[in-house]
Amino acid sequence: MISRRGLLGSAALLAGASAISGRLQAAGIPEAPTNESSAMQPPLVPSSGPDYQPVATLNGWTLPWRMNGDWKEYHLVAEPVVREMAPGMKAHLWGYNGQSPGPTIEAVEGDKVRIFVTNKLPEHTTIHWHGMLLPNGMDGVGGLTQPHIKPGQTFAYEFVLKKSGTFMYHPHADEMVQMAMGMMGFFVIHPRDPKFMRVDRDFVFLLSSYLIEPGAYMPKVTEMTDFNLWAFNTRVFPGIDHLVARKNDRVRVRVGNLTMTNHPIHMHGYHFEVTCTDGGWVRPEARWPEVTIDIPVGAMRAYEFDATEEGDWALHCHKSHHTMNAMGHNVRNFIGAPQRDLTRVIRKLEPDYMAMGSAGMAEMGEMEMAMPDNTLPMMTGFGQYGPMEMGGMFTVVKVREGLARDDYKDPGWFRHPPGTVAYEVASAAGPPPRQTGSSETRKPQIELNVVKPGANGKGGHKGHH
Ligand SMILES: [Cu+2]
Repeated sequence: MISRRGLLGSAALLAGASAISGRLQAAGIPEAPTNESSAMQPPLVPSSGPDYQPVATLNGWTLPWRMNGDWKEYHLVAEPVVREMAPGMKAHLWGYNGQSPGPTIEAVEGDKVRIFVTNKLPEHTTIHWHGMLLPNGMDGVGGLTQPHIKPGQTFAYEFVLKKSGTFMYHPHADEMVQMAMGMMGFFVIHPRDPKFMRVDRDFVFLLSSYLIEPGAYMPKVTEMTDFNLWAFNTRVFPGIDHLVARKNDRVRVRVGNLTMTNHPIHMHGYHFEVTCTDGGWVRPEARWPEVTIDIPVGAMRAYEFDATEEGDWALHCHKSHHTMNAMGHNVRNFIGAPQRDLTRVIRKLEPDYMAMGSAGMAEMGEMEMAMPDNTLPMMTGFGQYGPMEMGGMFTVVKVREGLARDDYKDPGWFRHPPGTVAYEVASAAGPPPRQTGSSETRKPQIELNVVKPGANGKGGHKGHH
């Protein structure tokens, strides 16, 4: 899937190129590898230079490079891409080298990097290297620090990686459109000292959000707040890779936020500490324990823990709307209201009408609903005990004993030791469920809300009758 043609064998031709002060000479442009699969590619172990533990990009990959003298050369291509956000739903986006987000770039502190950027979009672009310390003219702000890269043009960015840490890349040209279309990627700089901040597993993913109307394929780029797909690496549950770790591994998770709101990322089962921000590593004496870390807009947080506890531990955004897929936001709360007659009446007007359940919405996790093509259920995914009723920014950290080092294969659901799962207590005279609300509020409502994906673009509309 990943093309490596043109990436090998070039260094020998260019012996002596290290004397070049920066301007590109006669090297030619390396071929741009491309990868359209949404399956996580194995971490790219360095074959030369300092040793490091390569990162695992959820549902993604690391961009191969070539050496040209002592320059590491990469080639990014900005282009339209098709991204499967979860099985059953594809988004037509813009990205890099076949995917959104673009491939992760990995390098080592002190490296000299040359990054070619070819523009195959219908409009101009640039790349800003978010958080990176570099010469001003390499900062990638169109109009301010460089001319825009016009369609068909290729530009080269050259800089020395001064500090290790976690950075991002994204356009600084028609940003509102280009980031809403999915243009972003991770840039990880490993420490030159292989022992510094070493971990056994190192996961990376970017937070992104889209408004793609049910049945549609392209995001609405002018939306500011009311997105309906909240994604890790442009994937939504149940399409997001699980984070597989071997028991007792030291695990790092790096999360970057290029959406327009904050995301409190919560992980079950562990207390962890933030060890890195976009500004660099956090000193041990400055860290504190957490179970949820807020990832501000335009920021990255990396946290670490020792994977001592086996299990299937949920990892998700704690804004509960962000663990849902496309849904209507105008749904009235009908909990406690008998609806059988109401539904029959409304279905004469709206054959696809689906009421919010009178006991809540959980039944939607199991229901087969009529939906437009290319639309995901709002609450979905099954675990070993039933429907999970999730979507969006939700995945699972799977910690298992006895995995091989660097084995990221899905080990299946956790086999709980006997006697360690919550269980039903036999009770002959259990209390009946309590009804919410008074009889007053349980009268049939006059104003009805029809939950019909695609009816007006936000998945619902009001009907009065
Ligand atoms: Cu969120």
